[in-house]
Amino acid sequence: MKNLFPYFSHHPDLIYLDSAATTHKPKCVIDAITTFYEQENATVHRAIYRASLTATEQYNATRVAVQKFLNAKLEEEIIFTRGTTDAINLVARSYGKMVLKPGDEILISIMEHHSNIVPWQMIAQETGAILKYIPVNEKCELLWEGLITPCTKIVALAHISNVTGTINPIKEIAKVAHQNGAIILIDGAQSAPHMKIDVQDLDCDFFAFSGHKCYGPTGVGVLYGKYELLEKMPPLEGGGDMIQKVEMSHTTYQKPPLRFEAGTPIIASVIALKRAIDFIQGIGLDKIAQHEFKLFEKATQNLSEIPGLRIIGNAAEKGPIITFTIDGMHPLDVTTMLDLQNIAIRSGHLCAQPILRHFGLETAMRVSFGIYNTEEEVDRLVEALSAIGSLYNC
Ligand code: 7TS
Repeated sequence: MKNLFPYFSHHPDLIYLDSAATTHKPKCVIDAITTFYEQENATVHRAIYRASLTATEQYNATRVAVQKFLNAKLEEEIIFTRGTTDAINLVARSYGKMVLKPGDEILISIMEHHSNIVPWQMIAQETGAILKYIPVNEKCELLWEGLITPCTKIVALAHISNVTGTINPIKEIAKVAHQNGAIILIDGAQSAPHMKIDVQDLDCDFFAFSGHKCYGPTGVGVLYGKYELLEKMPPLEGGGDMIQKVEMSHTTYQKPPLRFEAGTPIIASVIALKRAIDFIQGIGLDKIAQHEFKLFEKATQNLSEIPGLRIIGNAAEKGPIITFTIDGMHPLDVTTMLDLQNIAIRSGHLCAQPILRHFGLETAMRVSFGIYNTEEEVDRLVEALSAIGSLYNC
C-alpha cells in the first residue's frame, strides 16, 4: 500500500502514526492536482469556452461522487467548504443565527474537537442561546440520555472522538433530537475516512468532513445538509457565483449549494477530492476498517502491557485512535524520542482541551492509523515505547 503514496518513497523509514491529523496523499490525488494546473486550468461556472466547461464538469463530478460517498439524496445537498471547521462555522453562523433565540439550547459534548466547541460558544454569545455539554463516563462514552429536551434546538456531536476514538451512537441521538424538534450536526472529520457513512440512515441534518483526512488535499471539505434546511438558510459570504441577480440596492441569491460557495473555489483540490474518494472506494471502506481495526486491537493490547502506560478512554465502540500517557514522563519528551527513531505520533492538547482536562490532563500522546500502516510498524512503536518507558520506570 505504501508504494501508492509518493511521500513514503522520500521517507522510507518513517512510521507515520498521525493520520487523524492528516493523511498522506496517494499518487492519483497528487496527479489530479498537477494535471489540472498543467493541462486543464480554467475557472468554473463562469465562462463558456471548452476548458472552462470541462473544469466545471469535473468540479460537479466531485459533488456527485461525494453525494454517493455519503448516500445523500441530492447532489445539491453537498457544499464544498475549506474543511470541517469551515463547515461547522457555516452551520453555526447561518442556521444557528437564523433559529436561535435567547434561552434556546445548543447541546454538544465535552469530547468535541475545538472546532465543534468554539463556533457554538460564539453563536451562543451572539444570540443569547445556552451552550450545554453532554458529560462522559469513565470509558469516555456519552451520558446523553435525558439531556435533549424541547429547549434543545441544535445538537452537534463528533461521530468519532479525535482523542479517545469513541464512536458515538449518532443514529439513536438523532432520533431523540428530532422527537424534540432539534436538528443534529455530525462532525465526521474522524469517521469519514474509516467507516461507511450513510447520512439518510443516520438521519442527520448536517454532516461535515475534511478532504485532507480522507487521503485528499488540504483546503477542501464538505458540508452535507438536508435540502429543506439549506434552502431556508441565508448565505454567509457574499460575492461571485452565489448570486442570482445583483441590483445596486439588493441581491437575490442562488439556490443551494452555490448560495454557500462564494468566489472562485479551490477548483483543483475539489477535483482531486474525487480521486481520493475513488481511491477509498476502490479499496473499500469495509476492507479499510478491517485493516485499521486489526492494527488498533494489536496496538491497544500491546501498549497496555507497557508498565505505567495509561490509555485514555476504552469505549465499547472505538475508531482507530489511541490516546495515552506514560507515568512520570512528559508527552513532549516521549514524542521527541520517538521522532528521533523516525516514529511520528502526535502530542499536546489534541485540540480538545475539555476532554483532556476531564481526565486530569493538559497534554497526552496519540497514535492513529491509516490504510498504509502495518503490523510491523505497531511492533516497532511498542518496542520503542517499552524502551523509553523502562528508562523512567526502572
Ligand atoms: N473535528 C474533529 C473530530 C477533528 O478531529 C478535527 C481535526 C476537526 C474537527 C477539524 O478539522 P479541520 O480539517 O477543519 O482542521 N483534528 C485534528 C487532530 O486531531 N489533529 O490535528 C487535527
